[in-house]
Amino acid sequence: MALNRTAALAALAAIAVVAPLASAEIIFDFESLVHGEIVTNQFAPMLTISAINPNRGFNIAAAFDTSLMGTADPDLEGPPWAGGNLALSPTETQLGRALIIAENDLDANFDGILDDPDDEGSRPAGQLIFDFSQTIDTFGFDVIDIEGSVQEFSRLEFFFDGTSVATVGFDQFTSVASSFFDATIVFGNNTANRVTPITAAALVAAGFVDAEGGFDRVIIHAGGSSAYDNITIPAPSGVLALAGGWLMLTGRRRRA
Ligand SMILES: [Ca+2]
Ligand SMILES: [Ca+2]
Ligand SMILES: [Ca+2]
Ligand SMILES: [Ca+2]
Repeated sequence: MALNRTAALAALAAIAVVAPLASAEIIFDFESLVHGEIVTNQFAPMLTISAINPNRGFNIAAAFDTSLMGTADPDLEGPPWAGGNLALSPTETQLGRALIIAENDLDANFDGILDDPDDEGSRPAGQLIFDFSQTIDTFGFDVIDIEGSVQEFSRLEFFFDGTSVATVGFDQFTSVASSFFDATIVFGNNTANRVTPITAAALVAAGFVDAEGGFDRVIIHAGGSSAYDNITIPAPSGVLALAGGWLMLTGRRRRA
């Protein structure tokens, strides 16, 4: 009996510790990548990244170091940024490496590092595809250099098990009529904005009832030249599963 009580208390303690972790976020800031690095499975299995570029004969997602000067696209260079809700943040304005849909595939030495990375400037630019190993219910991100979301028709598309369950246009972030309106977001050339994580519940509230169970793929349909950073999702349930294992172990002991 004493052993059982100890085990049960340990399990409760584990839950108490785990609870705040379970609601924590994981942020993919891409700082482990170098300028021009082709991005595929560096963050697998949790996150796999790919791209579709309808304008080229290749589909490459790549890292772009926004902190550099003299790159192929000055619009992606900052800080300073020309505007947006990250422009004045003392702590968040430095974005470093971000993701682009590559406009060229120049890699003369075949090292998987694009020699002069540039983001696709055609409209639309293409898709950045984020596949998650677990179903998630929250997705946040930073966006650089989307100029005039209305013209560029950028949008987020959420999928569950291969089926599209919701779409949110970037124009909704700057439309007071939208439930996704954020007064701090200002789009424009060389801007940097953080989009507050979008929840499955918010998608359902906006009429996308099929998003109720969450999503396991998010596609950013990039209307034009742009870069993306700080992909933010809920912390995986692995730690919670460990606590569950504790409880199961306790249960077995109790029955034994
Ligand atoms: Ca970054
Ligand atoms: Ca190279
Ligand atoms: Ca460009
Ligand atoms: Ca631009």
